[in-house]
Amino acid sequence: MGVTENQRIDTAVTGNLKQPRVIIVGTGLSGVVMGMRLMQAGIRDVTVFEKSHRIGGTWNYNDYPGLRCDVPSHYYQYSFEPSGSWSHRFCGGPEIRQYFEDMAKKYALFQRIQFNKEVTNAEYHDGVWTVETADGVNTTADFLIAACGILVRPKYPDILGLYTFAGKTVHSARWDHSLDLNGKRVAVIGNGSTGVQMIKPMSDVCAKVVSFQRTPQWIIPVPNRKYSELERAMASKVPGVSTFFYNTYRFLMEQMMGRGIIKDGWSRKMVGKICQWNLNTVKDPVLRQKLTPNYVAMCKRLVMSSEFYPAIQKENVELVTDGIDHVEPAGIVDKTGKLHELDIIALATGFHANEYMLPMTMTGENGMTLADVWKDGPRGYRTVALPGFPNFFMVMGPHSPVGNFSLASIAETQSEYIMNFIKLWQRGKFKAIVPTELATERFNREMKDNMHSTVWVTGCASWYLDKNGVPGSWPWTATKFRHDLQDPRLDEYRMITA
Ligand code: N01
Repeated sequence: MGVTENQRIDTAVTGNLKQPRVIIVGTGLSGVVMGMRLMQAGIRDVTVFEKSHRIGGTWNYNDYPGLRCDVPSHYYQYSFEPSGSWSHRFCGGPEIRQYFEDMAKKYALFQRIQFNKEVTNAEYHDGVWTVETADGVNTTADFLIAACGILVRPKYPDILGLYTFAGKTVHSARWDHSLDLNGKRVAVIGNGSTGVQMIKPMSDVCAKVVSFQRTPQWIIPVPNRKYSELERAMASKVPGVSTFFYNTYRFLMEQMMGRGIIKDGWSRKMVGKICQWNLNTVKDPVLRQKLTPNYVAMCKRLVMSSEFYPAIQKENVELVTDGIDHVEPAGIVDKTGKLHELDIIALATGFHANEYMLPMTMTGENGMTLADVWKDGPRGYRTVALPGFPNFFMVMGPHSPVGNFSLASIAETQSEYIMNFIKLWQRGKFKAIVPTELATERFNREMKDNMHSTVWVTGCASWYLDKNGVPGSWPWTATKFRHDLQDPRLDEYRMITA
């Protein structure tokens, strides 16, 4: 059923508006943009809970050597807040984190953030959410918005003897900055986007770097470069330059990678060919063979790097593909029985993906719990809402388009969508609103029906897949995502008015 004119939500601000109390959980790029939208709308009773001591979400927790965003910075920003000051095409983690903090300060969101406050439980009753933090304090609100991220909880591998290692063991998402890598023998376990980024900077300073690869990755080259002073001045001062870059990179990423992810065709083939060409730059045929994946490019999240292949061919870098047998105090023993003596083990082994606001507990209408609704895994209504949980929304919730896209752009679309409901509430249209079970079911069914043509189901293991091997990511174009979230469909919601 399409959206008719009179089903469209008129969010024009008229007359006296009610002031909602809003709680946001998380200050990653999702929580920050949600808060900025609320500030723009003149909504001031906003409380943001952040379990860490500073803003940034993934850009706060991840601070390992070589950390860069592999989405161009001019596209990894909010479209309505273009920055001209990006130092590189692909900026490092600290610069990106700073952008989000600057945004929170600019929009007077920063002073509404309560740091070191982990939300443990949230309960809905009669139009009000009561949110409990780990310190036992309860806060109430009319709207609760979870912006808790996707890749949050580090995954520690189950390797025999790992904790007997006499040197230092560190996970990429909990990097220990007191570690001195200079002249050390370092192992990197895992070669996803994170592990690949670490190899080059480590190879520059370490005596030895050993990359333990379980499954080869397709890697697309993304030459990085520093912007000149002139370029930065132009992007800062000439109106439209930064926005032009934003639109150009968005077009390239959505049309090239985005299309190839969801459907076979020229773009999937082209990405595959570029990756193969990149792989062919590895001179040693034996090494090249070890680095060759046996699945289609983009089946796993595409790794983007121009530095990895040159680095893995360096004298002081070794690729081990024999598998890890166990760890002992002196180092890692591979499956051939060879001991790799080490000082440091870096775990680039990823995350328990797709847990969203878990382990936080939630109770919605009629005692329905999050555990009930998610008994078969996380699901939601159009990535932003949950049946049974009125006035509750998610930014970057289940099924969001997360494959090689700019999550800043995705979060922006979702936050604008959510604002529609808050503005309606301000005008007294309802006390609470909740998507119907029927609409949620229909959305999930349509999604599953479209999964068969995505690249994620072409035969590889990845964090896109749930425990049953089913992908949970948006199986359509980014254009459809923006279109579907442009006009909220009230016919798919139930309004609670009394
Ligand atoms: O994690 P991953 P990641 N023994 O899950 C291996 C985003 N990101 O941190 O492939 C040995 O992709 C595992 O092997 P296999 C991005 O979305 C973005 O690298 O399962 N190895 C794999 O090689 C990315 O997709 C940026 O066989 C083990 C690796 O560990 C997501 O974060 C930068 C193992 C895990 O790869 C996650 O990337 C960095 C074991 N027991 C990351 N267990 C940007 O620039 C796991 N592995 C935006």
